[in-house]
Amino acid sequence: MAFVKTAFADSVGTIAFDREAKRNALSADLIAETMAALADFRARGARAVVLRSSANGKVWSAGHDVDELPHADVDPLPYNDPLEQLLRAVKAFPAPVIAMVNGSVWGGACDLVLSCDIVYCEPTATFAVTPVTLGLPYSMSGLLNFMSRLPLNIVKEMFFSAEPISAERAEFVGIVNRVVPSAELEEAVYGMARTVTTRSGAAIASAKETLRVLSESAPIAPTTFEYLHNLRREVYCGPDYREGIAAFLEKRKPRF
Ligand code: YXS
Repeated sequence: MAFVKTAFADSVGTIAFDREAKRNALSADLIAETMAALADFRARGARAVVLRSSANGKVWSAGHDVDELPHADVDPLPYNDPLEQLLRAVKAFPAPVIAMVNGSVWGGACDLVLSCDIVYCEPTATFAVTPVTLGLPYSMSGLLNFMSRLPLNIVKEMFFSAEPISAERAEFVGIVNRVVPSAELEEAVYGMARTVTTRSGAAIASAKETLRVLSESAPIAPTTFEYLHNLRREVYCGPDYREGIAAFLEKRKPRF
């Protein structure tokens, strides 16, 4: 594989992003390799999966690959977007997916971390949700994912400011389960993975799927869905999204 490294030992699968040149930006190719690894681990009966970066560098993942986002007038996060597919695959995987975070996490990669079941990070990790820097209307499922994990005022602070949240604050508000010193992070993560493999995989899979269904059950009327979709459409067809993408590609700050 060109963009991820994988390993499988003692019923624990490991997927390590390996696209340092683009700060592990989640491109369709990298996501396809990650999905293939998840399918392989599922076939091999993995009892836990660790999602990490291969380089213990400054950036865990820079989020959605902006070069693969539409430039204007098209929904940037449709249901079949590769990143949306990956988020659903992680949530549906029949065993715990444990995020091992070192470095900074950006945009859709934050949604990926929050789609994992357990999150460990080292003290210098940060978490930023950045659609408003691109003028991008985030997906309803993504906003619901954050809402199901964090207090609404924290979700709003993250989405409205796009400012990184420190590891210490991320633990306090509930983005991460534990902050662990860098030298101990790997042992803490794989220690949890080993513990999980000694428990009933069937009971865990049933509990995980039940929690997924219940946490995503936000019954809304079709007209309400259409209203919310139109809110997003007005943004991705508007001037801010066009300016946000152009600014990123031209490596300049956007003027909203
Ligand atoms: O110029 P080259 O070819 O070397 O490429 C540069 C960057 O363009 C590239 N790169 C990315 N390419 C595509 N998509 C990305 N998200 C992305 N991020 C970075 O990687 C090469 C090195 O980047 P550089 O020089 O900036 O590295 P750095 O170490 O100085 O800074 C690392 C970051 C992550 C702080 C910086 O690259 C950065 O701020 N990246 C953008 C983070 C971000 O805004 N991500 C959100 C993407 S959009 C998304 O996830 C959702 C759709 S949403 O918007 O809803 O959140």
